[in-house]
Amino acid sequence: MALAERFPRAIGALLAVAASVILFASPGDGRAALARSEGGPAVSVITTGLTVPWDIAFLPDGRALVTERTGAVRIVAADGRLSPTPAARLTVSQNGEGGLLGLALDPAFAAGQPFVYLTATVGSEMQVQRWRMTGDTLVRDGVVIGGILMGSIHSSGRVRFGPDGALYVGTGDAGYGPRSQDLSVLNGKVLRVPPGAFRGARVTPEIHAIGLRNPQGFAWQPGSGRFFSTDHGPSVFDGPSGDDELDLIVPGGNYGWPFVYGANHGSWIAPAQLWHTTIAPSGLAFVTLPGSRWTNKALVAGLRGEVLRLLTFSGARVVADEPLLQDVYGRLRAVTEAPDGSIWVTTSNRDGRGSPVATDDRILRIVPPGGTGDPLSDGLALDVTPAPAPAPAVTPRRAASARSLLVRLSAPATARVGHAIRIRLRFRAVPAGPVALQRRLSSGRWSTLRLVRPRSRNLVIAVRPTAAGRLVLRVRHRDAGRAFDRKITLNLRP
Ligand SMILES: [Ca+2]
Repeated sequence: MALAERFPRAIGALLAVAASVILFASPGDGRAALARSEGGPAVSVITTGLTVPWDIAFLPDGRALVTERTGAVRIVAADGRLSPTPAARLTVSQNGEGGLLGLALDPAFAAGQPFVYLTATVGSEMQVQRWRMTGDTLVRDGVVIGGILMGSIHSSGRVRFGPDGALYVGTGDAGYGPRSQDLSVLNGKVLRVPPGAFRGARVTPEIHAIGLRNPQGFAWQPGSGRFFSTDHGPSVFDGPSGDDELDLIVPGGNYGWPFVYGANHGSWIAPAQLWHTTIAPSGLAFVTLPGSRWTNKALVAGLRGEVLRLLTFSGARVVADEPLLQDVYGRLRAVTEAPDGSIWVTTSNRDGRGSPVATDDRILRIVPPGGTGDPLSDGLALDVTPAPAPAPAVTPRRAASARSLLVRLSAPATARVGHAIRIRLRFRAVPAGPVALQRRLSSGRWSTLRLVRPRSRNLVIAVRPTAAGRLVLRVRHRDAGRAFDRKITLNLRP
């Protein structure tokens, strides 16, 4: 396929790295209390009277910025109170699904770069604009990306910063599928602007992934850093209605639109999850904060499906997919984890396709269910304080066949065959050796594991509790002068 030759997949492989894992007993981790409910999730309506709220981003002071598709950026307090005066009003092209769409805060917003990035349809194109926040007001600062073709449908418009500090932008096919495979246009793609470049003059973005129809939900899996995006499947005029997707986005990936849809993607990258019956997935968010049965799971907001879907992963695979709020609040658009651990979801009942009630559109606040204290069912949260990229990822997950905790240590993508990873596991017994280990690892001694295949970057250590106890798993990594250190707390039960 000529296109594949022109657009090869990124290949990692250069630097050697060293990583060590130290397991030791530790008292509590001293986290601030997060919003967690007893029993099931607790849902309340905290904001009313919005018009097609499209995206949410939380400010360092705990308030939120919310875009309205009609062109306003609103300020919402942590308790849901809506400021009467918008932070900004944009003149946008009110054309079908266009308008003011995505919103993201600069990763250095609190460190002297108080910029907000917005996607909006302006005139006959879609742009990514940069705005500077001064007090409670946004002032236009420049255009980062222009020239994204606009149609009445399939604008996409999601904008998010990845863990690598780059700006990622979703663009739709604007109603014409072949654009998704056409490298001369920016449509039907995931675009990437490298760190820092988004603060300068207008850029030509990197094309990060292609073959997407209308990708509207971006999120990165905690620990692994895997990048997932939702995508809307065909809707009658361009194929049988249905087959919405969750895609694992990799650099250079081609997701097949408009050539294929459904489960069989041939030589193109197949979805990680498929909704054969349309849900029209928009927002996507992982629950990253600890202490909930939802921790490390993902939430997908469905427009036409009028549903929030809760996805459970095992590595890159979706192993459970449960509907929440089905047909209760109507069309759901944005989903975002708040700093206090609650989940904010917006309705989209005034977008011309819903049945609004008087108080629409609304922001729902969902308090996730508290955890059981068992990492096998709760998932585990990672303390990630700005990690260098590339960095090793640690993802504990349930073993397929035995009741043991698999700790997967992912070497950076730059690790090559023969690369050695040093691991030391140390247990201060609680009360006497709370874990059993597989392989040749033993407590308190250094072991060296080597990568044997380029793609086999994952080293799996089974930690099987034989007594209850709390352990802290600590990963330290040094690479070319960069230091990396993160801890996770494990409550182990036999
Ligand atoms: Ca696809």
